Amino acid sequence: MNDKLALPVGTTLDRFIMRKQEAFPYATGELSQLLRDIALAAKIVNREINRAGLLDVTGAYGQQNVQGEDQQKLDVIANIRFIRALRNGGEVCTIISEEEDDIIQTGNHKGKYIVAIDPLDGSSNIDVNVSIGTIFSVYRRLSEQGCDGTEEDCLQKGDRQVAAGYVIYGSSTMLVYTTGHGVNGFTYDPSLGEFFLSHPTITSPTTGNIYSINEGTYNYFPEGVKQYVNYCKENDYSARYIGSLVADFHRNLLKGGIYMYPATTKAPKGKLRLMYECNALAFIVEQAGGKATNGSQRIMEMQPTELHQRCPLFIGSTEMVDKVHEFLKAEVEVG
Ligand code: P6P
Repeated sequence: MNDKLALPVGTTLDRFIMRKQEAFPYATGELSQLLRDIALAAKIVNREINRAGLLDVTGAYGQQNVQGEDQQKLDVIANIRFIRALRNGGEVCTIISEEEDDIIQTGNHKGKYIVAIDPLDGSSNIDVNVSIGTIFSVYRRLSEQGCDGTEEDCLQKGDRQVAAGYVIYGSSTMLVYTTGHGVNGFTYDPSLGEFFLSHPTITSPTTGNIYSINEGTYNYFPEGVKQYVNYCKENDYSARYIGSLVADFHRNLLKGGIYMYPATTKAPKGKLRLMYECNALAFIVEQAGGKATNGSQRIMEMQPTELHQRCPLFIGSTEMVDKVHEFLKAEVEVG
């Protein structure tokens, strides 16, 4: 028979996870199950995003989160969906969420893992149909099993992540994750309800000509950042800023580029959150050959002190991050 009549559908996320687990004889399957739980929630959130305009779930929820940001209805829905999936999956004892002031205890006292999550990043873009995303980090608990997780369990450096990933709800929905052995991307086929391996072993170009930063706040940038932005313009780089971190990060990861959200006089610690935005993307970009710093230190070396702490972020192609550091360093030396 002509084998083109029945082309293989490809490798599902489930099969990929199982194959990767088999490569680790001591793996007991909990992390695999956790990743499946995240994928399930992503499928549900994807469905609700795609129907948002029809379900009257666009727009503001009418409350603010701990960040003082107006929660969108889909922020709240996504938060519920991911927390419920992780609670019901049983592998996670404690969750940090952008949408929750305090840590969330799932009641899974035997759960070995902690998850830090931004359930729906960029949600101000929902109503105008711009890509948005979910960002997550996974840590192994430090405390003994058998009780709730502790704040110490939650405030671990990014270097201690056992997995990290993001979902981008865009022209297609993708799940991209790493467990420390490379980065792989899966594209969702809603007709089958499955994620299929579409971007195996993602490696990011060592350089690029795309820079992503909100130049509307140029006047508030540190001098070194201003100098670097001017350098980009002088070298005919392309400015690409969607206002949705996951979308800007994903494009730069695949094509090469740098995303910057510096500390400014208006936002002295930057805007993005260390625990459930910066650490996860830093793990991914480093696994793909890129870099992520706060302007002076590797993101994943930063010792967290607060659940929702913010930090400046310079992330993307290695040579571009190194270049902006040259300008930042010159600023410090000039003083
Ligand atoms: P600004 C969305 O609120 C977000 O956290 C990121 O997704 C995005 O890159 C950034 O903030 C946009 O912030 O200040 O440029 O509007």
